[in-house]
Amino acid sequence: MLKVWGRPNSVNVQKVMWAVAELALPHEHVVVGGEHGQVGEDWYLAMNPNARVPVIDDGGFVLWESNAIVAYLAETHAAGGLWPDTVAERAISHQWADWQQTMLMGAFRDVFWGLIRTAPEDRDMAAINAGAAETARLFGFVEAALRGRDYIVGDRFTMADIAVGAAAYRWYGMDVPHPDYPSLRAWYERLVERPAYRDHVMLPIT
Ligand SMILES: N[C@@H](CCC(=O)N[C@@H](CS)C(=O)NCC(=O)O)C(=O)O
Repeated sequence: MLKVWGRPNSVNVQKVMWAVAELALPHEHVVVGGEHGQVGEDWYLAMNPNARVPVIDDGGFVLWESNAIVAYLAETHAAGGLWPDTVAERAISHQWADWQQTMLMGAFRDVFWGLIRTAPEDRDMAAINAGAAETARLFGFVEAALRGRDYIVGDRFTMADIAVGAAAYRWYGMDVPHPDYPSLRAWYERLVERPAYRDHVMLPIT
């Protein structure tokens, strides 16, 4: 049976658990990482030498990197609907997943760590404000991509919505400036209607 390791409050674990739930896959979820530890132990490092979450074991096939895991699950269970129909749509999906990990998280990391995981007296407000401004600018790219369409690729929900969708919950859930992005907001409201998003992504931001 598919086994997923990772703490539920990790955005990267949330992507995987969201995909698992959308696909209704039988699985076992083992909570490790952060305060739950274990990621530095030899048995875990043998699966993921990065000592990070998430990692999966699917019948002996071990994989880390959240976006790679989501794509793997989407393709191996393509009938579940997460796998985009065309090569171009899949390429665009990878584009946004890579962008979320690099550009978007590069800007948002200071905001998240500064406001959620740093005591008020220790916060670097200049870095937090700069990160918040850059994050808002970057979400403008998603706004532009979503204009005139309901989902990131095609006309239905796919894996292309998962990486940016998980990040969007955190952004909308935090007390930072949110420019008026009507297409992004409408897409986010569509995600909020999905039980799997509510169950695995819309958790307390900690
Ligand atoms: N690029 C990796 C990043 C993995 C990562 O940095 N995970 C964080 C949580 S979001 C982690 O493992 N932190 C240490 C821990 O939880 O013990 C992915 O997308 O899977």
